[in-house]
Amino acid sequence: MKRETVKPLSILHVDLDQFYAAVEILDFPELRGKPLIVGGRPDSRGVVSTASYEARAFGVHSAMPSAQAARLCPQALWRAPRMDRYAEKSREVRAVYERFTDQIEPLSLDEAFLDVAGSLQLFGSAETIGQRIKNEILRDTGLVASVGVAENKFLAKVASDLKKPNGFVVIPPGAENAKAVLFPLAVSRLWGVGPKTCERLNALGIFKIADLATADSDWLARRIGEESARHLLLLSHGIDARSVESGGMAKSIGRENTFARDVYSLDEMERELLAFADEVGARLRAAGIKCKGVTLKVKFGDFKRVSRAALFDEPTDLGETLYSAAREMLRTRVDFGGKGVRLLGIAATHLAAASAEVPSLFADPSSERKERAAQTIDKLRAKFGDGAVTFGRLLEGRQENTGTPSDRPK
Ligand code: TTP
Ligand code: MG
Repeated sequence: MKRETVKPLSILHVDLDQFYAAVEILDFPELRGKPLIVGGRPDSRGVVSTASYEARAFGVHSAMPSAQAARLCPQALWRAPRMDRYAEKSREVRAVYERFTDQIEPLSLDEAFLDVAGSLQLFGSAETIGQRIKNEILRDTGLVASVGVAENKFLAKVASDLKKPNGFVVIPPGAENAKAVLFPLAVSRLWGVGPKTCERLNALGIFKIADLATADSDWLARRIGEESARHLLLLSHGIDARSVESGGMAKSIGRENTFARDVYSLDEMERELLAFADEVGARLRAAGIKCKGVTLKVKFGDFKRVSRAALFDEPTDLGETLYSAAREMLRTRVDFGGKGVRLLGIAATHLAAASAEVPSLFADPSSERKERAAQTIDKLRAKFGDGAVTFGRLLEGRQENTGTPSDRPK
């Protein structure tokens, strides 16, 4: 495989450690060093958003049903998510990035790609910049970030994960360096290899990235399809041509998840959507953006996919509004045909800066009320921080969003 001539490294991937839990610990220092779970309480049939590293030692992880987490770690302390506080911290972290580059592509509240090619002359190497960013995030926000520095996005993301928590990993340029890092890793580390593809590859005797990289490309294409084979072979050699998309305002802000097994329960799907909507809403607010549309994406067990879109009368940044629209589409505009669902996602679309919005004479007064309610809840959460008020539970009470616990590993 051909690779471009060696350029200085310029891509960084930053991912905060145990993000929601870290913010809780920052605000409530008595939680430090304890097994801490942030998520819906076990009695409310919620899911785990994240767990502190101390709780992870008991096997607790993101997206696990809270009831299961409580069984695994009965001594855990619990906190309800405070999305707006996380959005606020996310903005503080972004302010650090902005000192070094304007080429920033956020992937979630706690994760971003940065391209520092244009900053090397001013600040020094990508490694130096990465180290400074890590230090300044800690100094200015109190949060610990894991940072990966590499020649492309895929490698930088792998790098940031290699020595988590508190990691700092540089993959020097060149095919040999990429191979040395990638080859021993499991194929599940490759983008696009979810639980099902992983199973398929394992069944073909492919477990490590090295197994994939050295597989015959025609043989692989016959087994998993030409496009997948090409994509995975390139990645397995550490080749990724995608650039950091800072491109002004993103076209959409979304969240999706591939399930470990096909999901048939509508309740379970709706609970996933609620968590996604809550997160996407917080990301919109963090960025000072509102959206006029939402899309729902569903991929079935047979890999067929559908997407549905809806538009709002008024721009919104509320998770609740995104959730209602997505749920409606899921209920009325998706023909499951008895099939299970493999992937579910939502995205906020038709984005515009919140401040550019012209107040409408016909603005829905109830949305203003909801906005105020959201702000009040944020304030209560910030003040009392006892998890007494959760957005999810408010919705559950009103919309009977009850479901059976899901079982979705990360
Ligand atoms: P992650 O970066 O995946 O997890 P993390 O920051 O908690 O831990 P790590 O140290 O491994 O990076 O996700 C960031 C936040 O997103 C996380 O704190 C909570 C939220 N989240 C969910 O709400 N549900 C999920 O399923 C996942 C994976 C994350
Ligand atoms: Mg993280």
